[in-house]
Amino acid sequence: MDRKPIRVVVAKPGLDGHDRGAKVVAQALRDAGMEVIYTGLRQTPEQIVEVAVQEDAQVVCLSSLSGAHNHLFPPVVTGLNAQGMENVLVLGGGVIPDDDIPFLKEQGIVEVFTPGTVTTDIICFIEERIYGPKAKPQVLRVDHIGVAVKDLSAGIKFYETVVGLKCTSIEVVPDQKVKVAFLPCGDSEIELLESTDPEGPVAKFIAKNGEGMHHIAFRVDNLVAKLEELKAAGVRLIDQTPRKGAGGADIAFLHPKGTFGQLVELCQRD
Ligand code: CMX
Repeated sequence: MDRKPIRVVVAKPGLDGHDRGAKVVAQALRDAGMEVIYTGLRQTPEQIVEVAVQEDAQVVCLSSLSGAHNHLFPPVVTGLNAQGMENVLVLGGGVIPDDDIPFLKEQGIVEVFTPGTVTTDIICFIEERIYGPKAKPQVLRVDHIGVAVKDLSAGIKFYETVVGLKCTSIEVVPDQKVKVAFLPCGDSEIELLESTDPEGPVAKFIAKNGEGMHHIAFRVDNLVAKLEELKAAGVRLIDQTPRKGAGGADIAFLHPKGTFGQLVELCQRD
């Protein structure tokens, strides 16, 4: 699609001297095709407004780790408004307690991204606000990789002690006759699957193929729309409509006959 790059100013107001997070975000936005100016450390709100005006910014991302966000972020919004730049999307990030977020939003900070946010979520948020809702549903990333095991405890032990991951949740999905364990790994997770029934699909999979990789799950932003798109493209689906998966996610499987033999899951999480 022929769209102009989004112009972004990433800024560090105040006295804190840590800008690793701001630089990571700036690079991720650049990699996503945006034009990004980074102000450098220790800027005043006035200086940030000046850069935003000079660069004709559409987005200003403010980062603060010092705890002074309630004092430093609102004057940037006020300053932009005074320059007739009310339409600039001002975002906040850094170490910001949940309790402060409603205040910042009242002051015109459109969204606040706290530690642990994945950069794709920031990119999607900005693109949706600037370009409007996507015409096409997006695949955001690999959500998880499902691995079928006979014994969940043995599987968890291997991934914890040998690989170094940590199991964060165990859950039974009665509908699919499986007990699952999730072990986060970066932006994604390993999902171990143990059958709760000798006749269940995972037990059958193991009987036929042995233990091992069972499915790959892609996170999508709109599962219903993605399924409609795939149906229209003639892709063979196992699930025509979403069903409930582990962790309350809406999921749907594609038929392995149309995916080079790999069971593919699509998954949407709130
Ligand atoms: N890899 C490759 N092929 C697979 C497969 C796998 N993991 N699982 C099933 N298939 C194949 C089957 O062999 C079958 O092929 P044929 O048509 O050639 O016989 C085809 O896919 C359809 O499988 P099925 O079992 O006959 O179809 P169902 O509609 O009854 O069930 C499925 C399909 C994928 C839902 C089920 O097999 C399954 O795996 N269920 C468990 C799903 C799961 O992992 N749930 C965990 C929670 C989900 C989550 O949140 O991640």
